[in-house]
Amino acid sequence: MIAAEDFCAGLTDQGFTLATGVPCSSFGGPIALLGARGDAYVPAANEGAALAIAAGAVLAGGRPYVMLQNSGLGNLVNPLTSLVQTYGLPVLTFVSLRGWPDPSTDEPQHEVMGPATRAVLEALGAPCQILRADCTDDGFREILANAAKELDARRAPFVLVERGAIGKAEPPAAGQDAGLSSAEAIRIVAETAPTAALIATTGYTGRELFAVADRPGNFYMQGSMGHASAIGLGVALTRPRQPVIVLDGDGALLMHLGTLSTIGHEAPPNLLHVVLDNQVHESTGGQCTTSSTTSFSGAATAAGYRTAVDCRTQNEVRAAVADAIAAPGPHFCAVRVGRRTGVIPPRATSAASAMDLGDRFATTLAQG
Ligand SMILES: Cc1ncc(C[n+]2csc(CCOP(=O)(O)OP(=O)(O)O)c2C)c(N)n1
Repeated sequence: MIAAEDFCAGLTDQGFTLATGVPCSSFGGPIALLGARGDAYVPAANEGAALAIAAGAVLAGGRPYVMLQNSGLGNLVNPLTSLVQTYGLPVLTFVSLRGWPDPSTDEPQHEVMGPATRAVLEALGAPCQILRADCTDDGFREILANAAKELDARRAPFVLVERGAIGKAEPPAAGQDAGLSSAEAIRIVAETAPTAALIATTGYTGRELFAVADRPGNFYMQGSMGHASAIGLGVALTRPRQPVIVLDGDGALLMHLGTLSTIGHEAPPNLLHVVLDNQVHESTGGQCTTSSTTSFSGAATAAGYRTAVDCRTQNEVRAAVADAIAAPGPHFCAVRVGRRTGVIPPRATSAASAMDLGDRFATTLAQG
């Protein structure tokens, strides 16, 4: 393992200036250190945008690098093949290897991508090296030297990072407590809308929903980050008499913010979209999102949702959900929540397989 400080120092020594990406816990150490330095790390909305930010920096004479989880590799393939490779833009990318080498030791959503990551990149002609968990400082510097040769030849090299290869660092200190806990907000939503189909975004939200209000009409996402509202839209359009509530995260909503416009355009009356905004990617270690400078309710209104409200208290959440259920939507509700404390409950897939949970949800919708 190399220390997070040595990872960052190695890149600085090679002349890298700008870092960007979407967090994976594997990069929690470097992102925390870069964040502490101020503007050296740009939190991108999704992995494709991260690569495009890096491409722009290269065009402007910079030397950037990108960090992402392999679950987000698909988001990056388009700008890799049709921007970075087409224009010969030298960008260095680090990709964590969830689900590798043994997918059975990781969560089910990494089972396909873990073994496929290297093959996908090689099929696209991208040079790949592996940063192993037992790597030394010298080994890392050799990897960087090899990458530098690829960059000089105007190629975009990838370093695939085995779990445990990079050390951790102190995560950013939690800001002022926003008051309402996400588990409490989730419990109130489920209680106020007992017959709604609930779709929970990937990460801790699904785990909390499973703990506080498991029911057959819940769909727990694991992976496919950013697509909760699109799933909710598909359900709402297909089952127009079924109330549908999406429980989103701020990082996830930002990842595919364009779906707000699709929902506003399609205007399903039976959809309520709730974002639990803690201003961080908490499930990957608390790295900041950009939501502190974005009004989600303003964006939803602009996108054509019928109503959009901001909530901070239990009563405000209860009233917002009750109002949304009583009147045609689509509705939007942004709930400012604090960062989680204490033990995070287990995933739904600790109790049943992802396929069984999905089938249970589909059967419940069919019976409704
Ligand atoms: C496409 C993709 N990129 C990155 C990840 C890694 N990841 C899992 S959960 C998560 C953070 C989600 O943040 P947010 O939606 O704000 O919810 P929170 O964790 O704060 O509850 C990230 C980055 C992923 N699963 N998929």
